[in-house]
Amino acid sequence: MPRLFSAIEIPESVAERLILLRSGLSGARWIDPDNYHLTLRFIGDVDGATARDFTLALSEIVAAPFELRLNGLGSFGGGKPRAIFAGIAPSDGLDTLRRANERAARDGGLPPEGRNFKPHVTLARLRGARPDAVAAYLERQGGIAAETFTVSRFVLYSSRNSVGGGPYVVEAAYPLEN
Ligand code: 3AM
Repeated sequence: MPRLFSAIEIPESVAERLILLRSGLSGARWIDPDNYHLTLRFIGDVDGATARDFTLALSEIVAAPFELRLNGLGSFGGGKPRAIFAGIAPSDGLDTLRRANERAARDGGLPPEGRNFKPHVTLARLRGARPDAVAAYLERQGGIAAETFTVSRFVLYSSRNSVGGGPYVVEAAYPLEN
């Protein structure tokens, strides 16, 4: 069964900025820049019929291109930090696209996403990183000098069956048009 999620790709110019952040934290497994992405909707391991219905619903999404900007660094997991991410500045275009992806998932027969949507680009997964070391890393790196980028398509990615993680493969791409 394919393990699927929909996402926005990160342009190379932005990835080049993020690459500079890949050091100085013990316990971090830095994500390969080729695998940077912004997840819109995690689907997981589904059967072929569900995958087909979701894909069809994605292809019917009509949305305009929009701008995005990275906005600071953070960590998930609180006292047991499990990931470092670059945040994304609030964006109406992103909200619209995320809602459309949620509807597509429902059309594919999937249960509603229970988690709050926190748009981000994961930079590292952490194992055994100390919370104070994570705080010091975030403080040291400060903000990200990143330019705005235009989102003109989103994609359906697959990852290794059941296991997840990269490398991710673009299974389909969906253009955004005015
Ligand atoms: O966008 P990132 O890389 O932070 O953590 C997984 C990854 O997020 C997330 O989906 C993305 C692509 O694998 N993910 C994994 N399991 C999940 C789940 N059960 C999940 N998201 C929501 N629910």
